[in-house]
Amino acid sequence: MREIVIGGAQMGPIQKADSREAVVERMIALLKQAKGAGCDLVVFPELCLTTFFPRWYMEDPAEVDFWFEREMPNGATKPLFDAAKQAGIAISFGYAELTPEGQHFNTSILTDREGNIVGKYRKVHLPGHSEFDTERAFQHLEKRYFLPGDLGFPVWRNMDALMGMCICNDRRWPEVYRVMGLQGVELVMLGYNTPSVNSQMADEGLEKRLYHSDLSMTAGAYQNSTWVVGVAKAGDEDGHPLMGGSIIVDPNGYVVARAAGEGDELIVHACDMDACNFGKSTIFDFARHRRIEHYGRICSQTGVERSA
Ligand code: CDV
Repeated sequence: MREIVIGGAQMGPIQKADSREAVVERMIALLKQAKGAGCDLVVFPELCLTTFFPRWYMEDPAEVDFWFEREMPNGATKPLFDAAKQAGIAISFGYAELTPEGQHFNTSILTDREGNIVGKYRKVHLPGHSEFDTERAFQHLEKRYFLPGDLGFPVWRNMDALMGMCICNDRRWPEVYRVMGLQGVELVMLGYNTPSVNSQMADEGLEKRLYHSDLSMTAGAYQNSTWVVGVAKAGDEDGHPLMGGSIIVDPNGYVVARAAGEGDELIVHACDMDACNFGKSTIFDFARHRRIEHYGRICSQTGVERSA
């Protein structure tokens, strides 16, 4: 048995006016709770140091760059790294990354239990649009503020398990889990900021949006025989509601822990990495069953091509 006690640290809303330091204090409080619950690893949400700023249209590059981190750890986040190291808890969290070359990414990192960064992922599937869209109820400008990730979907050995990350919209794409599945992934960690309403379909209810989130993660877990931990930033950010629904999914696709509310909330489960072995060696033994001679379109085509 290779058990890792995992905490999903859902975070409630972060308002535009909230400082990084105040947010990090909340993260440390969740980390302390996780220590009390015996956690070995804690997963925090996407872009969890600030409000979900891609909902705001900005033209001034300096105004945009305010939301980005130039290094990690930095002054604001060092106390989080120190607290994690002191607790002996590995962490994963998302932030907006500005590289020394001036590139902007939607990024997440993974540490070991000593607070060393052992993995970095940059979001590949950026939803939304790049110009102000008058047709939408609110903006979602990820394509304006970020470049598509350039690191692929790596998997790292950490705490005697194979771990990978993706971010928010990535969770809806089966290719994401499969590319990690082909590297033997046993734990996929992801954070999300998902609006409770669809900016392009006002009558799509919260229930359907939560269902699609669950569906994506449970299918990814089952079809690759891996644990999946999906963690929300939730609640009302300056009048813009984000859904909760953080879950831990086992390698059979069952939800084994679920957040109840839309505030700061820890969900915990003792995850046995060896539970991945059966599925990986039977129905999803890729080496025996995959038929790559029929999958060419997956990598050669983006849009749909219909027969005449
Ligand atoms: N932050 C996100 O990537 N949010 C998207 C919304 C826009 C649909 C998501 O897939 O949850």
